[in-house]
Amino acid sequence: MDQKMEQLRQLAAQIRIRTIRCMESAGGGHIGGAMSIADVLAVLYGKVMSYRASDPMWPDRDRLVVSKGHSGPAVYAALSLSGFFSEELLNTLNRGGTSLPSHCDRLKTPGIDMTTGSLGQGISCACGIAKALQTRNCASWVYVIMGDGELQEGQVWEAVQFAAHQRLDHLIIFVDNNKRQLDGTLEEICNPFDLEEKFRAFGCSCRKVNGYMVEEIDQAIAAEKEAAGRPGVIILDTYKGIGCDFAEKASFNHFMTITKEEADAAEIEILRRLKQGIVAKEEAYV
Ligand SMILES: Cc1ncc(C[n+]2csc(CCOP(=O)(O)OP(=O)(O)O)c2C)c(N)n1
Repeated sequence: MDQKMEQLRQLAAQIRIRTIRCMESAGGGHIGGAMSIADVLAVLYGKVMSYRASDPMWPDRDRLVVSKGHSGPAVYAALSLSGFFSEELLNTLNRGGTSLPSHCDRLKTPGIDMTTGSLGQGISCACGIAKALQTRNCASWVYVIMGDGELQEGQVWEAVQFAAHQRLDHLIIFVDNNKRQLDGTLEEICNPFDLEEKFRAFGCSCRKVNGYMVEEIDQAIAAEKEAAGRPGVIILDTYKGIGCDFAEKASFNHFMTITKEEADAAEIEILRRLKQGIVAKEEAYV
């Protein structure tokens, strides 16, 4: 593996550790869906996105809309590791007066481009941003991270159709296909069927990658950037809680309370796997 990819794997591990610590300080959090986006966040903040941490509103920056806004702590971990604010601030998660609410808020947190939390809405906002940038001939890219359960919101498909019709080819949509939503598996609750075919039918370019392999994510982004005239979609094949031992083992890991002992053990296990060159535990829920 080349040096840059090794750096990204280390960054992903640090994002996981800081996310768990941040949630530990708040007593708990939406850990399952935060773990499954750690690797894509590492690729975006560690290599792909243009931004200035000292000038978060820099007009020519790339934008990231984390439409599954309950994963805010993972984004805050990535932002702190990228220089937007200090690691100490993470310990204020969801406290009164904090600039780090549990869900993303663009008016509170430096580096957050869109307020999210009501599932389904972030993609519409991202399309609006992409359309505005396209109109201004701005070369910035807009990235969106969505949950697979979130795709059950009808508004998502209205936005995707709009994006394809408007030829928003500086828009890349990631779907965290971790197979679970709040209260069960997607297959039991509302089968999404073939996501790749579905996005292609809506006029997008689409591919699926192993969602915790940084090199695969990086290559997929580069390939989707070539899809002229169409939005790009990358389905991240993941599972909920991936990379965090105690969350992987839990039958319900959408929101969990987190003790210091659990966080300590999780950190040791993340670093052990990093040394071994693995992220996921084979026997974990898939
Ligand atoms: C419109 C709306 N309905 C319900 C919720 C409550 N809610 C928060 S997270 C979640 C599950 C989302 O599942 P998914 O998109 O797959 O996210 P992940 O499993 O990756 O956390 C639900 C139903 C919400 N935030 N917004």
